[in-house]
Amino acid sequence: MADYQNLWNQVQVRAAPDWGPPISEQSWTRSFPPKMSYWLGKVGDAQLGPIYLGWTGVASLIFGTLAFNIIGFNYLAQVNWNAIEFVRQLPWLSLDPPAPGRGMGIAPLAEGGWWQLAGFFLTISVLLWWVRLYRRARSFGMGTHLPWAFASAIWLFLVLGFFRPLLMGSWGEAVPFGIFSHLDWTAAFSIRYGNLFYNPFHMLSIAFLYGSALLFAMHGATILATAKYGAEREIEQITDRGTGAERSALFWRWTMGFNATMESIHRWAWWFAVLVTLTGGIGILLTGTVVDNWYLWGQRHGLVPEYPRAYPAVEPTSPAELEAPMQQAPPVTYPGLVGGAP
Ligand code: 07D
Ligand code: 07D
Repeated sequence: MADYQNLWNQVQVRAAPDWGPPISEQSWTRSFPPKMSYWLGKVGDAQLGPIYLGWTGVASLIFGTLAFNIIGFNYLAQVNWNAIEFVRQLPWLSLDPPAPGRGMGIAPLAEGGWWQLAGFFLTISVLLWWVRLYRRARSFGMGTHLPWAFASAIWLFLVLGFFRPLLMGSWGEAVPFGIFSHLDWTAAFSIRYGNLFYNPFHMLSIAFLYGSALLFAMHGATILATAKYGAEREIEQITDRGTGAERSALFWRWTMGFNATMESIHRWAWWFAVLVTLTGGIGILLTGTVVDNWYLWGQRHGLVPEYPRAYPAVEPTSPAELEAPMQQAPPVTYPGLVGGAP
């Protein structure tokens, strides 16, 4: 009896690997002859390969490898070419952009030039990969949703490493290439510009990030829960009653009053994901260019709550105070308490 098989007990077909439809004479050839893998079959399709690299794919990999090697060899130089120290210290190693005072010029290699070169190659690599996605999507007669979603991520990437440094007039503003150093950059950025939490575009970006996780979980769970009715074969299910598709729609309508459709859920997912980096990039671009301190901006726009002055804090709350010389905080008076502080 042919029971429905789900992901975890899927029957793995073993036949001659599928090369896909023929491609035109002018096209690049598909490389890496396909193989079957039992363990890949556990988490997806058992067939590995072929891959269509194309010249944009090859060029992207070449530039990506160049960037990766420049970063790697700089790390190696920093640990005196010691392979063990390289591995041990990897998360702390960093290739930094030119120093803040240097402006937008080309720096000597050891003073940020390697960073510029790696960044240039990485950017070319990422852009070529975008072209590759776009061309593959078109050649399959697909929509171009995927490259446009990737473009949104590239937008944030370019804002962080190129557009914002350009507007600020200094490469020193850009993100270093390093695992922990890029986290330090992120924290320092937030502090320097008065707490990124008060940047409304950071708020939007977070809402879409969390929303993406929620939507992804809801959608994944819904489809898995109705997979036993074949709901993952979405399109065939739309017109019939009692299908997995109808059950999943009714589930949401009856639990929260509204249900997405088999198509619209994917539009929700696409927009939520795309808006994370789209709004994020706007937020970063505004920081230091239009708004210098998000906390003060928040105060001016009624975003920052009035905290009671419980402790003698010397927190700068206005531009004047920021510039004023540090002085002894005034004594705190506690209303309702006789004799001052307890
Ligand atoms: C799971 C898809 C696979 C991708 C992976 C990442 C590299 C880097 C190169 C050491 C979800 C591959 C990593 C190629 C190796 C060198 C030179 C995607 C998946 C597995 N970050 N970030 C990470 C990048 C920024 C932030 C991890 C890149 C901004 C915070 C990884 C960029 C800010 C945290 C990483 C970038 C920021 C991380 C895991 C580019 C604000 C973490 C990423 C090109 C947005 C987390 C130690 C992941 C961590 C983390 C890569 C930019 C903040 C190393 C390539 C400047 C707060 N970031 N990041 O799984 O563990 O993504 O850090 O813009 O906590 Mg980051
Ligand atoms: C980085 C897009 C570019 C990546 C590309 C990939 C390769 C590798 C290799 C596959 C990730 C290229 C890939 C080259 C290929 C292989 C092997 C996407 C990227 C093109 N924040 N924060 C965000 C939260 C705080 C700060 C976004 C939360 C603090 C800064 C996100 C919190 C401070 C920036 C977000 C929190 C701070 C951000 C990132 C909580 C630090 C940004 C979205 C709960 C003390 C970025 C507007 C994303 C941004 C950003 C979340 C706190 C700083 C929503 C949940 C207050 C400087 N933060 N954050 O998708 O856009 O990134 O801000 O505390 O720049 Mg934040």
